[in-house]
Amino acid sequence: MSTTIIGFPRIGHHRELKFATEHYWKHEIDQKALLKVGRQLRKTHWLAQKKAGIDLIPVGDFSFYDNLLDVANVLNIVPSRYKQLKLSKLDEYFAQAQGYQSNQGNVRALPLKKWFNTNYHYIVPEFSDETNIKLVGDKLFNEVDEAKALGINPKAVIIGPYTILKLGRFVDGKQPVDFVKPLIEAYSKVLDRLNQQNVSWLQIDEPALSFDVDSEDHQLFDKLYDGILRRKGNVKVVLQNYFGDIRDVYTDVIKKPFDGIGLDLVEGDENIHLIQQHGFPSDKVLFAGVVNGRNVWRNNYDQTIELLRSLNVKSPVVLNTSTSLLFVPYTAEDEDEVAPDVRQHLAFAIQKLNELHELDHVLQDDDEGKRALAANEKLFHDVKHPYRPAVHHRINQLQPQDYIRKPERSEREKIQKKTFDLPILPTTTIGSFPQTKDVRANRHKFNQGKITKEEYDQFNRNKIKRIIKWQEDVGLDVLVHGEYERNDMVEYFGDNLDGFAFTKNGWVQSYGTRGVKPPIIWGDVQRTHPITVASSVYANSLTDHYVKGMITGPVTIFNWSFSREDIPQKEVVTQISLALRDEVLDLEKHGIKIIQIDEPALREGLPLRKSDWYVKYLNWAVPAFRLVHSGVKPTTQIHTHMCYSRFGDILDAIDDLDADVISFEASRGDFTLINELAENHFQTEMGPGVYDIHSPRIPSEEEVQDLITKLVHKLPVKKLWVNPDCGLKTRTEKQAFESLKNIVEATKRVRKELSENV
Ligand code: THG
Ligand code: ZN
Repeated sequence: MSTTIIGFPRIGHHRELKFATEHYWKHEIDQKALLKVGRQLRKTHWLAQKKAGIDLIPVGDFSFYDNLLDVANVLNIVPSRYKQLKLSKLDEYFAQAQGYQSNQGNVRALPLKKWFNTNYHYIVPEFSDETNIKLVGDKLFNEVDEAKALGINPKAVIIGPYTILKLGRFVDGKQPVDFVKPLIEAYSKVLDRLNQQNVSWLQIDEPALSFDVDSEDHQLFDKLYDGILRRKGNVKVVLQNYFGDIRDVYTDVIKKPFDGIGLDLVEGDENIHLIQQHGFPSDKVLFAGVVNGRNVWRNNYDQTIELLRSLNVKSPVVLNTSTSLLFVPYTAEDEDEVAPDVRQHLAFAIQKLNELHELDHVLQDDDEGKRALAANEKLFHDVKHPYRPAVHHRINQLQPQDYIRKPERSEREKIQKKTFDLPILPTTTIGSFPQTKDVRANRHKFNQGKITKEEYDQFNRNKIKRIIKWQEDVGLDVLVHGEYERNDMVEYFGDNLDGFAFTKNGWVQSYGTRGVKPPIIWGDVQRTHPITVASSVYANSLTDHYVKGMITGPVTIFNWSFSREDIPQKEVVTQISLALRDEVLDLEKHGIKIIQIDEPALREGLPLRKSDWYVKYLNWAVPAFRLVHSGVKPTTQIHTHMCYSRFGDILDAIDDLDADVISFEASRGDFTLINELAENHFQTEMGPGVYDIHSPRIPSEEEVQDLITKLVHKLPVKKLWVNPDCGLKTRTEKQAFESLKNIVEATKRVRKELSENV
């Protein structure tokens, strides 16, 4: 038997790629220096895999920003507005990811969206009349040469054409079928090149097969692969799926001339049934995804062996991860501050490599395997999660009415319009203001024990005072305290609740150079002290404006943590909801009239198949949110926020959260969401973002005015709010301040126009 992985995290053990790339963007290092860091990281990561005994090592999974953007660039799917900037290839690539603004030109970034049901984001390729697909890039081939020079046995990796088409955005009336021919040609050329390089395996990633595949999609898939596989030559091709199962195409796929099929046997339990029911062809290799690429827990070897036996497959098997390891941190070895009983259960990327190697030996039943199995059995025999009886008692007492806020929203809307008396198109922000160097330095000093808690808090209070004043001066209507005390919106709550463990260096890439350090849920979750009350109350005391209280919602805290797997998801989330409910009621008790409960991750947790949406997810996710806020008075206004997802298909569920106001992304893409909101008669008051905060670009007053005017024409003005599309944490103050000024001024102009027209 042999071993492989689907992909490896590329940010580096100490986030070297992030720092180098950001230095490059600030012109502190040149292109050569950045490319060198990339080369060194690839080498380190390949050699780590080789050292762990991985047989087939993925090459091509490295990226300076995003893999899908890489493929789009290699295939010339680059809109001409970026080419016209006449930049170097690398800068043209970053311009698509980030937008570009200089006297050479001014172009928005391509949209950023959630990658399937993960917290990773990809750049959306754009297909239009001008798209001329052909193989123009050498990235993959250069990396193959690089790996071979280091004595690595490369498995070339590329995202497949079906997934590219399913995730792309089509304009000018174009459709996926219009691009089948050139895609076949381009992928065939890729195979030609890999043949010349004597590469043994090509892994083509098709995670989009985990979505529902209808008959039109199925035809698209057939056409693409019937074409591509004709030219595979001596290169063996493995069709690699993950994030679910391939139930809609399985019986077809096993008949096509793929040499291997890679299946996720963790998230895709249906794959197990498919293999048992239809068999697995003896002339193909099964790449069995048994080591979970999305959790941080040790693999249970007994269960894995049992699973593999139950497949009853006669063909060769390669032990694989269930997904790329992009979704887990680099190594658990650093985490010496995690309690030993939790720590011994952790497996990050490096440890998962070793698990594959050990499993291989366990299956061979050799001495090394026997030792590994015995140690693994002992580990799982002793597992104990902290149990808090009070938490379970409270959950058992919950009644249906605990999930219902009274009176109904339309009544509350009237009451709140009267009590708040805000202008039309009220302006606000999502919550965080830029985390400038001094804010981070202050936190760092506190964490290192160099300043007292009081000094730390006083610094943040000064920051709050300054930002409240700034917001008043610029003329925003509903203010925020700026969230200076928070490192990350999830990690911060994890730190303050019982039941969570957190890591020192457990970074996972979220988008581009940005990463998160997801907390780990290990025990029952419980709130022991107010978390956000002091900073919200302080901010509120400084101004006559309304200041929003800010908390992260239960579904997001759950989705952006690594959760225990011994109890159902629904139970973990209910525990979080109850903790947050206490926080919300505390904020209300202390005079906070508007409370925002962010749920940016609500959509991302949605199962990929429609039939699972309600039964497996929304039926507990929506009540979890309602449980947090159902206890507040009618005069307390509940806001929520969501970003970077397609919402059109779950607008009913979003309305059903029963919030009073929602803000979300809308500024990068087209007007699809706005049209969907209008057509669905969306009930919640809404603030579609008018400023794309994930780009350094500053929108002009005219541009924002134009956008607001369009919104006013499409949506009921009484329900509209004006805000950026996300928190401002990642921007510089200059960018955030100038943009917000433009937003406020643009809103004033639109208000004036509206008042003149009545
Ligand atoms: N928190 C978490 N997940 C998220 C977001 C978040 N996912 C989606 C959305 N927001 C966009 N993602 C990010 C992720 C990271 C950052 C900003 C937006 C960020 N990270 C800092 C970095 O990489 O430099 C590190 C954090 C810090 O040191 O403050 O800014 O908000 N969980
Ligand atoms: Zn957001």
